[in-house]
Amino acid sequence: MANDFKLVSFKTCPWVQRAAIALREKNIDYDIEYIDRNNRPDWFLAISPHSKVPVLRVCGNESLFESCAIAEYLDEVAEPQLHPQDLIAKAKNRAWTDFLPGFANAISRVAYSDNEEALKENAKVLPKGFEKLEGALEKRGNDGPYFNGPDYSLVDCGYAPFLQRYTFVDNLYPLGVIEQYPLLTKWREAMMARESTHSSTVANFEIEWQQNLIARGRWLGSLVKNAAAAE
Ligand SMILES: N[C@@H](CCC(=O)N[C@@H](CS)C(=O)NCC(=O)O)C(=O)O
Repeated sequence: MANDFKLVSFKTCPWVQRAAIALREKNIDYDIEYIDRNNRPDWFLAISPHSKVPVLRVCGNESLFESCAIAEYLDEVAEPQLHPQDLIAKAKNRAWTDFLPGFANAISRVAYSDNEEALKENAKVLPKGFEKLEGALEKRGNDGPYFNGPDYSLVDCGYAPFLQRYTFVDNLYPLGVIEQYPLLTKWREAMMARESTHSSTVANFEIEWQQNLIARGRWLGSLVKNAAAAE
């Protein structure tokens, strides 16, 4: 029998992964359908106002879009609640969630650089966002390991896919940037250790992500071992 929830996705989309992490954290069974980014089917274009993934199909007849709205919706319909109870803390969490697209963009630009020089140039932007997050983690006033402390939250759901991709970039081309931010480094480690970060993607995800770089002709892809054989 089909599940009540179905995600429509591309194989390596971090925004879909955010929604999938929220589903995993809430132990909700869901189906996932992968569509071709370069050949999006008409039924998908009819339910996705911006032609983007994720779309979450709910009970077969509703379609939700935008990963943040999907995560918020899931937090309202299913336990455990991932937003903090305290309303001030919740507003601050939402504010740091609003910071995510800029942070994500900085990491994606590094990953998708056309050559080494461009990568080094793009990496110069990273400290700006990292410093701000380090400051937020400092203000938290506890040892973590998650954004708010011991309790995993929707902020973690949002940042996990990008801290994971930063790690994948670092594995191919050590940037030496995040190490300058000890709390952010610890947060990244906690995200990489969390089961939902990994169960929310296809298996062997790092390899899938690398293949995507190669398929898109990005310079980092040329550093993948046996990249030539994979092309
Ligand atoms: N703000 C959106 C971003 C979603 C997004 O950019 N998805 C990408 C795939 S990772 C996409 O569908 N891109 C297709 C396009 O831009 O045409 C969200 O959070 O859901």
